[in-house]
Amino acid sequence: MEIKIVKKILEKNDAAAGELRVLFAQNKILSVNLMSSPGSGKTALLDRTLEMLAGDLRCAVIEGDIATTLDAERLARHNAPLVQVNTDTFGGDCHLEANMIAGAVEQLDLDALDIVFIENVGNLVCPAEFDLGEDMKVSLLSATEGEDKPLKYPLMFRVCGTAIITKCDLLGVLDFDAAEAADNVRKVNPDARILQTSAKTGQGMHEWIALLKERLGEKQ
Ligand SMILES: Nc1nc2c(ncn2[C@@H]2O[C@H](COP(=O)(O)OP(=O)(O)OP(=O)(O)O)[C@@H](O)[C@H]2O)c(=O)[nH]1
Ligand SMILES: [Mg+2]
Repeated sequence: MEIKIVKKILEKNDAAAGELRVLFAQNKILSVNLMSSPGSGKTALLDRTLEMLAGDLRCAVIEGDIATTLDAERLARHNAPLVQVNTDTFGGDCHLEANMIAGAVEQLDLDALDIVFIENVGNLVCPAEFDLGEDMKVSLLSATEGEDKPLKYPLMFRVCGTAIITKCDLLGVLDFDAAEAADNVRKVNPDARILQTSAKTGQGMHEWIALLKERLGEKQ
């Protein structure tokens, strides 16, 4: 019985995600779903990204959190359209679902956008299971979390075509081996594109921006 219920939820989500995928394609919008543990640097990466794309590409952010608008407030200085989704109003879900994104997208002028970023709820497990109709699923793994996380939470790293090792400015002071972490990502997803960034120093950010532009180009 329980399995049937879960299947029904996922089927309903997949249908809504399919509609979103069509909507994003019709509007030639690149949609990017950022997923990771709490605190691994999604908002910091977005902050730098919006700064670097300002005046170049038109971006919007859908901010997912259980409660608060704190992340949206951090990004407000960029003047990019921001839509907050608090899953508290949906029962406090630990992840975003496609119907929540559909509601958020209604608040956006899609004609006036090139990229829609989605910051998922901080969680390395549940968000991986829900298709949001996005073009890019991106997982972040911060240097403070340990190299083993791709092996311990494999679904997240399997579904994400791109993995970003964040907070690389801290590599010198941590016993974190970035090469081993990258190997562990490849063990669960041999085709993953792996980047190393620091939102603090800007390391690796040009490669990330180039990847976004490459993927946006494929949608035109
Ligand atoms: N040194 C360093 N700190 C970073 C970096 N990126 C993020 N941080 C810090 O890590 C903490 C968490 O970063 P956030 O961007 O809020 O992480 P998040 O993934 O958005 O967190 P949630 O939204 O709560 O899941 C903050 O104190 C950031 O300043 C980085 O590249 N280097
Ligand atoms: Mg955040």
